Amino acid sequence: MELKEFLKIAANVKPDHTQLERLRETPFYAFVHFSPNTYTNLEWGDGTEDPAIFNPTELDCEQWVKAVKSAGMKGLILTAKHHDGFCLWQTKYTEHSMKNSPYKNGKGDIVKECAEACKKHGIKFGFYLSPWDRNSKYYGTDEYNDYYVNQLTELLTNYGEIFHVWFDNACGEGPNGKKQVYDFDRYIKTIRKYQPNATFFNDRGGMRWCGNEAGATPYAQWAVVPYELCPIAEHKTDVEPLMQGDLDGIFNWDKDIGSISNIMYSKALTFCPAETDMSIRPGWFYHENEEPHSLERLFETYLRTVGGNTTFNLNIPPMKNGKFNEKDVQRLKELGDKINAELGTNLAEDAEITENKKPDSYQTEFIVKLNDKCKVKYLDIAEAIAKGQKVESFKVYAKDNHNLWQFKASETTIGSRKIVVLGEVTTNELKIQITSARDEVKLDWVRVY
Ligand code: FUL
Repeated sequence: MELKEFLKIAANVKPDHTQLERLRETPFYAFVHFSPNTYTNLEWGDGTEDPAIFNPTELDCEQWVKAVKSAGMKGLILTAKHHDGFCLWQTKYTEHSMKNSPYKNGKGDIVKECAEACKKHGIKFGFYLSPWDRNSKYYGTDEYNDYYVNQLTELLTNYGEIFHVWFDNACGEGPNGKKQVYDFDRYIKTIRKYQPNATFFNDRGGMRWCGNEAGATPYAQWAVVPYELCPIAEHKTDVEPLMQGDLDGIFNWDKDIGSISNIMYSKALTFCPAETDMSIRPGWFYHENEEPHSLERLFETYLRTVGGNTTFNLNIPPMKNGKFNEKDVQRLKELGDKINAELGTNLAEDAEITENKKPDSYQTEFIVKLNDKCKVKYLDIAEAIAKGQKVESFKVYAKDNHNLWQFKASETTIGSRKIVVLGEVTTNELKIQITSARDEVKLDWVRVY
């Protein structure tokens, strides 16, 4: 296959409607890690914890949801079950659950309370259901997949609309010393059956892992990646590999996974955007001795993730009493205020945008004429991602007082959204020069703040 033909196919691998919705409508959402670990001060429980220790005497899911909303997040994912196997809802399938917690005398259902609070305040609800279960007696046998699907079905059918299901790929030993072979195919079919609009996260598919748990992002964030490395993704586009070789030693979280040098060995490509996750504090669960990260770090992560063709899943851990710590509540509010202050006013609202295409090439440039001379800090551009990801690289220039173009930034791909930090530039005209693309470039928006 010729390079040109190969790249054109890659450029036209498209998101499905769930991925498109996630990237465009709900790219910023919250994780809430809550389990017996909150009471044992651990990050991983071993499944032997007594359910009686789980007692959030002042549980306030509305407080969580209001705090999450104040940061500008649009969804919330609760750990319905973490690796310790303890279930935060009234499941029929195990006693290791709220049934044996003193909370509401064993009648409590935190999934329900949380889903209702989300609904009340217009936040989408999702859940984490750990496939690794260190408590279940079925774990490590075929019956476990039935157990897991039964629990998944309860969560997908009893709590209203679900926007995102988080499958951890962690696969350690269960109580009988065995590891489980997860039937992801069946899990995903179950999601599709009951919640066809939900996305799912797994290391290797749906929304894929970004490779770290600290909010780091690679310099080129491609959503079109080798299917071989993301086999949990549902759709693939077959290609004839450009080069002989294999993908050994190449991982789906590599910093340039979608670049030509990686995808050229692939026999099939898939659309599989990364989700970037991190916790507001060092741990996923609440630990008294930890403090929330700085506003600067969170805002900078927001710019690189939501503004870098990934989603941003930010965890906030409730305390033993079932509330978020006030310091976290405050930090979330500061983050929302900062996002609004920095990115809230589009100076290019009525700008005139013209395109100068190079003949016989996908290279092109967009000239953005602002109404007035302004102090510009950020450029926000979006490819028409519903039709695929095309831009390989681009440069940004601003006109100075002498009417000369001054170079401001050199970037790689764009994808669903790219926020370029320009520093402080006083100008009335910007140029976005697409220096390399895989197919004809179409932008959904150009915004300037
Ligand atoms: C990991 C888990 O092992 C951690 O405990 C946490 O839930 C994180 C989000 O995913 O794989």
